[in-house]
Amino acid sequence: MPPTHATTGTRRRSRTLLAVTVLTLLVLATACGGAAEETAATEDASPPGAAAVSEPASEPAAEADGTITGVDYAFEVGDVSAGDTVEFVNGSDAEAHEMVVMEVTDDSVTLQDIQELLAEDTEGPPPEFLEEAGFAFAMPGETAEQTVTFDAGRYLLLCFLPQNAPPDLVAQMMESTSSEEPDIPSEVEAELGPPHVAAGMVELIDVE
Ligand SMILES: [Cu+2]
Repeated sequence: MPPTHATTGTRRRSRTLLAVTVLTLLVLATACGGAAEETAATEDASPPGAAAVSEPASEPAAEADGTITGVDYAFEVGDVSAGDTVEFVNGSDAEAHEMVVMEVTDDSVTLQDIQELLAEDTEGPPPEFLEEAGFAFAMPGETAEQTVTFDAGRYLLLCFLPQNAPPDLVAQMMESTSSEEPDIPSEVEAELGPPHVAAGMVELIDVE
């Protein structure tokens, strides 16, 4: 296959945005529910004595086995092995970042396939070979409250947040329930750029 996806992506940017927005809302709707459960589970799992002594409440991910860092605009992935609990750190000083984790259940699917898919005009649910596997969100310079535990497999990391989105607004969107349409002021909406995924925040990792 010729490596033409980058050119295609640029030419079709405006239409791509629409498709990605639809996918974003779908993913966010499911991911937010999962994130809430995950946070609750993490809190329940913490031994009350051990956590209280040396770890401030603001650093819940101190027990993580690995780190994935979101920067403008890429994921920097450290060593991640099967069974690891991974923290998500936002290394940007300006943009909020999310890490949507989806397991790629079809071994023949490549990162280029995914990028081409993201550039298509299709609407609807994510393809069957993607399974929701985790979610984390962090404000600029912060570590996400959520952690993601990886089993062996191939995982897609994605950030669908729009460029230039005020972090406070993004945080509000994250907190709103999935049935609510986020209310974005028109002057803010006019400034929004392409989603981070279109700028490079898409990564396929192999966890063994
Ligand atoms: Cu991002």
